[in-house]
Amino acid sequence: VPEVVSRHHTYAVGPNQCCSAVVQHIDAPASTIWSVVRRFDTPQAYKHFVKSCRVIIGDGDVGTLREVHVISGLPAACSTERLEIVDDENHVISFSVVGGDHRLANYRSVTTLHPSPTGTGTDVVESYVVDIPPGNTWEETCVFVDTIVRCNLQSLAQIAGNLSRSSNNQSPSQ
Ligand code: A8S
Repeated sequence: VPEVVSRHHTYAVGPNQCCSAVVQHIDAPASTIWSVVRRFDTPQAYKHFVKSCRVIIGDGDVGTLREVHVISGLPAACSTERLEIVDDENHVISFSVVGGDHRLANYRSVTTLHPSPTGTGTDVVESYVVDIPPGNTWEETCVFVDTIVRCNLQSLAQIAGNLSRSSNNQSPSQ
């Protein structure tokens, strides 16, 4: 893992915060996965908890703000999120939660793509840091957020895998 990338997964974690990471192997080239994750305006393309999203300000560069509404049944309604890093060359994207109606104060995540050491596909690493909500433990917070992130990455794996297989099928055969 290049230093420029691993550095993004290193956090200064405060005493009342927790930090974790989820890794997902995806059977698709990084470029295909990147085409899905870099679309800050349409997180619902792979995040199933997102009901709708609208961009408040910006056009996809750092500083773009989006307002995400989530499906019912979660201890949350909406979240305002700021694009912090979008690095097309190194496949790094990061956003922070700057407002909304939910319990994940000061959430920040970083997602990076790496060619898999196995030789095929891509490993996606998504790490985050977040405040531990009042009344919750470190472990409860990690379990809750890890579950959401894992769901998102599994869905990303499915969508990017399908995209990659369908484009392979359209290539002229030899
Ligand atoms: C993401 C990651 C997370 C999103 C969380 C953790 C969230 O959208 C949901 C439930 C909440 O309680 C908080 O990459 C919040 O989106 C699904 C509304 C922020």
